[in-house]
Amino acid sequence: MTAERKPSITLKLASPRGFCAGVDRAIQIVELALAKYGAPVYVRHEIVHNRFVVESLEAKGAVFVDELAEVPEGRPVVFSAHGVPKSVPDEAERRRMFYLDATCPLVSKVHREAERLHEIGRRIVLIGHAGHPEVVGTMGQLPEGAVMLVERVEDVARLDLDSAAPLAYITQTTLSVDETADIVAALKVRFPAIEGPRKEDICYATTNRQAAVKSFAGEVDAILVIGAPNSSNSLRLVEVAERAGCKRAFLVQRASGIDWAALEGARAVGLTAGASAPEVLVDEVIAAFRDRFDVRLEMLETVREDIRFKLPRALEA
Ligand code: 0CG
Ligand code: SF4
Repeated sequence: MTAERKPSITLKLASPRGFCAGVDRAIQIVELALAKYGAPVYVRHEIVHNRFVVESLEAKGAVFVDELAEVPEGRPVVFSAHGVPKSVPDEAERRRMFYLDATCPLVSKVHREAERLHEIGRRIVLIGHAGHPEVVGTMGQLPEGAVMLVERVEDVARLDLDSAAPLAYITQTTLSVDETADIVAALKVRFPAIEGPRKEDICYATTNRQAAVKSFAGEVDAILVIGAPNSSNSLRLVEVAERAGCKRAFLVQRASGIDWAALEGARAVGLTAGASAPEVLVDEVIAAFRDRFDVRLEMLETVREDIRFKLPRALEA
């Protein structure tokens, strides 16, 4: 008896992909807090935007809540990697709660910049997506009305501001690099004196993952991005793939979410993962391909990352 030959396929695996230093640190903070203070440890909002990560921490004794009011007296609470408005630590202090802040240091850097710009009298334009927790957190560093949100190029013309107003811009850390460059250019045309960072505040991990996808977008028939539907940086990877000419770019949460019919006829598929997607899910997706295809795996490394962030002092060894 001869086994039926599987069709062959090339999987191009992006590198870097998956966990960034901010996600790694945030997950470690929850794990170390569980080890040090015992279960339950409360976490305000998904620590990072990934169900698989959240469920693994729940299994170890973490309890995820939307608001501090849900945290019982005497239990530690962790703030998610996306950052929180100032009102959150303020409330925690008022209630004398013990909290650990897992806000990514690169998000905190934008918070501090927003405060500095406000202190020197600038109105602030934040480029970002309405309702995303990072945007809520960044806007919440300053009094209401101090920060105006711009989501797309068309919003720039609608800003109710004098072209001579003392202005500065800051950005969400997980935006599309190219789209943000277009928005910044539009801001500079309308407000020539606008102050800002050298380019934007998009983090190294977002930038590198987008560059890696772009490097193979023209050579593959389809691209799969492993990530959650509420993960901004993962969604941007799908858009970057599409913008780079890949007509079949899909976000998948894990192997069971792959639409195999949509990959029909593909001979080469690019694979990457958002900054909050664990590598076990990449392995799971590769295994699902191996079940159906004779897989040739190619790694495409565009840059090597070696960034690590320090833990909060309370958890240092
Ligand atoms: O990409 P966003 O900001 O939605 O967050 P996610 O948790 O997916 O990843 C990095 C962080 C924080
Ligand atoms: Fe920090 Fe960037 Fe990771 Fe967000 S995606 S946690 S800003 S390193």
